[in-house]
Amino acid sequence: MPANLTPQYMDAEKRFKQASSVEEKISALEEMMATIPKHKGTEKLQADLKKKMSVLRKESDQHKKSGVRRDTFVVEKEGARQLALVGAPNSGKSQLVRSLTHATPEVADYPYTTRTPIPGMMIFDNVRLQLVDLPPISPEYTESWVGQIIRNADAVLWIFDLSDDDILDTLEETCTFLAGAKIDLQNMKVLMVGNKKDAPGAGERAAIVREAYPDKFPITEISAAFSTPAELEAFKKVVYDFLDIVKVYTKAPGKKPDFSDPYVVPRGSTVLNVAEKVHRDFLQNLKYARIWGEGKADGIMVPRDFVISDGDVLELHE
Ligand SMILES: Nc1nc2c(ncn2[C@@H]2O[C@H](COP(=O)(O)OP(=O)(O)OP(=O)(O)O)[C@@H](O)[C@H]2O)c(=O)[nH]1
Ligand SMILES: [Mg+2]
Repeated sequence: MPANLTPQYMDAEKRFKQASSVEEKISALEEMMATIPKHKGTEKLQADLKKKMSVLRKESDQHKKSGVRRDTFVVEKEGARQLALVGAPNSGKSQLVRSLTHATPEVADYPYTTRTPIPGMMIFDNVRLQLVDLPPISPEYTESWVGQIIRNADAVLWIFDLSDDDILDTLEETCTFLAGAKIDLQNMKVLMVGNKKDAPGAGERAAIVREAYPDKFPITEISAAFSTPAELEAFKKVVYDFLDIVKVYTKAPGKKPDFSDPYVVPRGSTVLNVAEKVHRDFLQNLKYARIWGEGKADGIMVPRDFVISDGDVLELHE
């Protein structure tokens, strides 16, 4: 089959051949990977490009390690929880962040589109959850600083691609990288998210993953690109419930609560746990609280060790 290479590709190839630095070579090669027509006739060439990229990235990493330049990123936590988006190239991490937040990371049908962490705030029921879009995890190349960001996050959304025929191998590759980076998923809060639910054969692939990863982590599915607003809202609820958190509003006597700014605590927390977040002095001074919420008489008095429910309103008394 003829390869039908485009003029854009040929230009990039010329730049690649003329490039003098590793960074220039990588940049030209990225463009070649982006513009190469994707069909059977170019499969071998695509594989060659990937191999070249892998070698170059290693070389570039060596340079960075030897002190030439080393990028590191830290994403300051904001909102109630920080969730790192982990997954293989092209799985749709950036699309998901675009669909769920106001952030606008670039989305494209070639790997390594995302090169830096990109935070976006997802809001569900007044609770702010920070999603962090990350570059991909892949045996080809993974940014060295990605592991640190994952380790530091409160939870992981592990995105996988339901249009990927090698779905189990790809998941395994991600596991291998994480293990190598000393990230023990068993000790983290992880939600596995099968993306591209709209793709042909997605249902069967989802079933395969559920069988291969039984009970390890909760698994959910979504179409990041083609969901309706109601479907995206339902997905946000799945994420919220997975985090095992509850929100509670506080109010001063005689005043209305501020519903825009809840306190967020682990499920099972008590009145006192919330009070100490409001002010440390409450640890000593809190006598009781009045509470409003589902299944409770309005404003009923409760003791310090009363377990709060999602959406309760508390009035704290010293
Ligand atoms: N059919 C379908 N395609 C999707 C969906 N979500 C993302 N895509 C496509 O998948 C490709 C990759 O999406 P990205 O969001 O850039 O993927 P990524 O995981 O951020 O990729 P990297 O930044 O390389 O790690 C793009 O062509 C998207 O349009 C989806 O729900 N359904
Ligand atoms: Mg991306």
